[in-house]
Order: sequence, then C-alpha cells, then structure tokens
Amino acid sequence: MSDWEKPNQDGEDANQASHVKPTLFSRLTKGLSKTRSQLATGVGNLLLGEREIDEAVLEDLETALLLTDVGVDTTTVVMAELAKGVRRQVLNNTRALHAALAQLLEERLQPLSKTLEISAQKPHVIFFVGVNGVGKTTTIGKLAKQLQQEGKSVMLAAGDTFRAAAVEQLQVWGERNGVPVVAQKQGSDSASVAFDAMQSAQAKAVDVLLVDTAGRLQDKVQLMDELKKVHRVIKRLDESAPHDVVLVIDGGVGQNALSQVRLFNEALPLSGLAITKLDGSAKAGVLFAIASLPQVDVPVYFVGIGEGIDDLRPFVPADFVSALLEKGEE
Ligand SMILES: Nc1nc2c(ncn2[C@@H]2O[C@H](COP(=O)(O)OP(=O)(O)O)[C@@H](O)[C@H]2O)c(=O)[nH]1
Ligand SMILES: [Mg+2]
Repeated sequence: MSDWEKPNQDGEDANQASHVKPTLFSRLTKGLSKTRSQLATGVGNLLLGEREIDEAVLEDLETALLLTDVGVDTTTVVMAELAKGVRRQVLNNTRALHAALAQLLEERLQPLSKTLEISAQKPHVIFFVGVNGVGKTTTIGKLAKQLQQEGKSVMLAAGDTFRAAAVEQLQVWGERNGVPVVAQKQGSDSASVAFDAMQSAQAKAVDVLLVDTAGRLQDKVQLMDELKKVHRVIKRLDESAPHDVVLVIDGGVGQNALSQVRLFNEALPLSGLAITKLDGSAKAGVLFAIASLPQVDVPVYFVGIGEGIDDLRPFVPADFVSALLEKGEE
C-alpha cells in the first residue's frame, strides 16, 4: 500500500469541532519541535516567574533565537525591539518580555496571513505547483473537501502526467470527495489535460478547478517550460485564468524553500503558498524567512498538519507562535 492510500486515522477526530483546536495545537507543537527545543532553553527561562531582566536574560534569549532556524535577520530585529522596551522599562520582568517576544514574532508573520478568495469567475482556476513529494496532490484533495463544504462545486485536473501513479492518486482523492477528475493516461501532454479540464469545467459551470501539476521532469528547464505551457493553454480559454497559483512547500526543508519560491515565481507569478507537513519535523524559521523575502509578496493560504482529508488549516500566526513558544505535549 502506498503512502497516499493509507487510511486516515485522524480524520474522525478532526471532524469534531471541539477537538480541532487541541489537535491543531498538539500537532503544531510536535511538528515544530525542532525549532521549539532549540528555543526552549532561552525562552524557558523567561517563564520562570517574574524575574527581573538583566543582560544575561537578554543574552540567553538572543542565543536561543540564533540557535533556531528563525534566522539572523529576525533575531536581530526582534532583539533590538526587546532591548528598546527594556531600556524604556516598559518591559521590566521576564513575563512581560515573553509576551513581547510572542507579539513581535507574530507581527513578523502577520503579512503572510491571507485567506484564499474564490472569485465569481466560473471556474476559478487554481494551479498547484511545487517539487515532487511536497504534498500538491494531497493538498488538492483536502481543499476539494473544504470548498465543497462551503457549497462550491469542484473539478480536478490530473496535470501530473509524468510520474507513475500520479493520475490514480488524484483519482482516489476525486472519489473520496465525489468530484470529477479530468485525466489522460500517464505520459500524455499536461497542457492538453488542463485544456480538456478547463473546457469541461466551463461547460458545467463548475465553481473551482484545481489543477495538479508535475513536480519533476527530466530537468528544471523542462519543468518550468511545461508549467508555462499549461498556463498559456488555460489562458486561451479564459484570459483571467489561472486566478491563483499556489506553490506547495514541505515545511521540513527549511531554507531550501526560499529557492523554490524564487524558482517557481520566475516561471509563473505565485499568488500564495501552502506549507505542508507542519506535523512532522518542521523548520519553523522558513516562515520568518519567507516573510522577509524582498520582492516576493506571497501569503500562506494553508498549512498542512497531517495526511488526512481534514488536515488542512488556514495559517494563523498567533497559533503558530504559541505552538513555538508554549510548552505543548511532547
Ligand atoms: N505528515 C504529513 N504528510 C503529508 C502532508 N501533506 C502531504 N503529506 C504526505 O506527503 C507525501 C507526498 O504527498 P503528495 O501529495 O503525493 O505530493 P506531491 O508529489 O507534491 O503531489 C504523501 O505521503 C502525503 O500523504 C502533511 O501535511 N503532513
Ligand atoms: Mg502529486
């Protein structure tokens, strides 16, 4: 049984609203454990009651931040702000410092928080791009369910015609959701699949068309050329499409994500990101790095916190920072 065929063990739990929050938190705290454990020493000290702040406390905190993948930039800016607060005696105990740290980290991430808006255009076309194995197909499957729950009709296009079993994998998600999947056999032209799907979605006045794409071809240039071709072909049927291009990134890859953002953004202007596998061993710092990327303004539409159909959430900076700083279940 391939990974993607595994039954969803957590789906039941996530379906019950009262369980959503603890599940999200425990998964995030567990998933962010790499960055969290590095932060724990410095930030843990801040939680030891209302100690006064001295140089040593600030130094510990700075060291802790530098040891994480939060990055030098974020650490420098955050420490400068905290030091200012300490000098002005606005921050005069460790508890206040901890709260200020959380707020500053949250502010750094706030620009990334944006909801994916579905336009009135039928279909609203969303491309999912990204390297192999990051979770494109899974994210499409999860999103199809959410969109349907919002009362929207959905169609899927199996544009990853390169990889063996990619088409079948999308078809499985289509069946799970009871939504049509437009596909051709493996090896066929990706742009032709997209064209067919677009025509069909237009004819049926489907609300949202989710287009899966390949993450790997013989080489990078070829992959980017294929994405551009799919783009051109879709535009022939609707000049305004695609309405979104979502880059899917594996939360475990760390700074490597930045080059993926740049690379794909050059081929097709990205409108947003989905960061998956935040339940795994995510490197939280990449989000801070993305937030500080010059000339690239891409929000995080979704975070993936598991393999199940319900494991897709909006990106909420406050939750993310809490999970990073607060002691969760191990
Ligand atoms: N733990 C976890 N696994 C995920 C998540 N999203 C996707 N995966 C898994 O990552 C693997 C690759 O996903 P897939 O959708 O096939 O990636 P694609 O090649 O980009 O289409 C599969 O085993 C998925 O179940 C997530 O948020 N958390
Ligand atoms: Mg795939």
